[in-house]
Amino acid sequence: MERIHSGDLFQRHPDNPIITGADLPYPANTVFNAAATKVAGDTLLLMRVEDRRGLSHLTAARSRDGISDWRIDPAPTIMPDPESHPEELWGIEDPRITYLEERDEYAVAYTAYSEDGPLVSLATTTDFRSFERHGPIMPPEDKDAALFPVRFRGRWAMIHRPIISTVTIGGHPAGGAHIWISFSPDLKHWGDHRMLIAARRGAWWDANKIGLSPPPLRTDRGWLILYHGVRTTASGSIYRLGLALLDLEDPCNVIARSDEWVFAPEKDYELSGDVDKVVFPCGWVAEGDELRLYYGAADACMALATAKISVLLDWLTRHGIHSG
Ligand code: BMA
Repeated sequence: MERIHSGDLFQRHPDNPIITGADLPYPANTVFNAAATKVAGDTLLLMRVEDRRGLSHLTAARSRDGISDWRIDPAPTIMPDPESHPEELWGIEDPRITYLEERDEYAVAYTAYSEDGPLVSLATTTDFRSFERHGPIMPPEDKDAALFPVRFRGRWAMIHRPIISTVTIGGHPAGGAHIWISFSPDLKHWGDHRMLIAARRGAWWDANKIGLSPPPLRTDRGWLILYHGVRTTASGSIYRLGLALLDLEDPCNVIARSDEWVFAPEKDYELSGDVDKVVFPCGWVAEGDELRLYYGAADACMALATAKISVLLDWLTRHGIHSG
């Protein structure tokens, strides 16, 4: 088997960045952290757009090839609605889209920025033109949420990232910003909460905070997870990406987790922007073995990287830390 280095798993598209604020049909500050899916033959990005007040809304962009000729909605596709949804007072951010096979509709989990901190809200749609808002499904502080496309033993499952204040119990630090999984019979009432993947500690690249990036991707070897890890340094945070694999039947079972990061800020558009040294994907689209990863770069633009799913899985099998 060919030896592949963790830094060669994803290839950046030569036309990066693929969408910037200048491409929007209306004035805004930046566009970044888009969700991605396929709708009616198009690749659809539901982009986070930050306006010139600093508040974010979501705007859809459609493309036939998922790379170029983006058709961007002429006005915001979903605006925060603080009158009916006070939790959206300071904007809506970082969506993740999951097509729910059984309901034949798309679920959009997004961050609502409330006065009490960010929380997880849910909306559903069939066409990304009209949406049904279901309101908050996790209280603050919680973000980086995405649903699985299918039920497990009758229950929906969602990955998310609550922040739990750090305390010391028996001399050991507890709490922090880890990845959790929760279950629901109806997409409204969530419970059976468990920590799924913990942030590492000390010098690790994913030592300070971690969170799910795109929604879990079903493969024949398990649910492929891409997550961001934050390392806090003297010159600010660095957002990098790692892989994990969950058992297909029981997603609480983490089969493997990468030790090294697999993608990190390197290019100018990733190193410098509104927030430097950030790569932040919220969506990917798989076609056969080809994966297109859409990521926000430096909180300032949208970029694209590609990978082969089989290569990611082979690498993870070889280099992952196995726990299942
Ligand atoms: C995270 C999220 C992302 C953002 C990142 C870097 O906490 O808020 O939306 O891209 O910080 O600023």
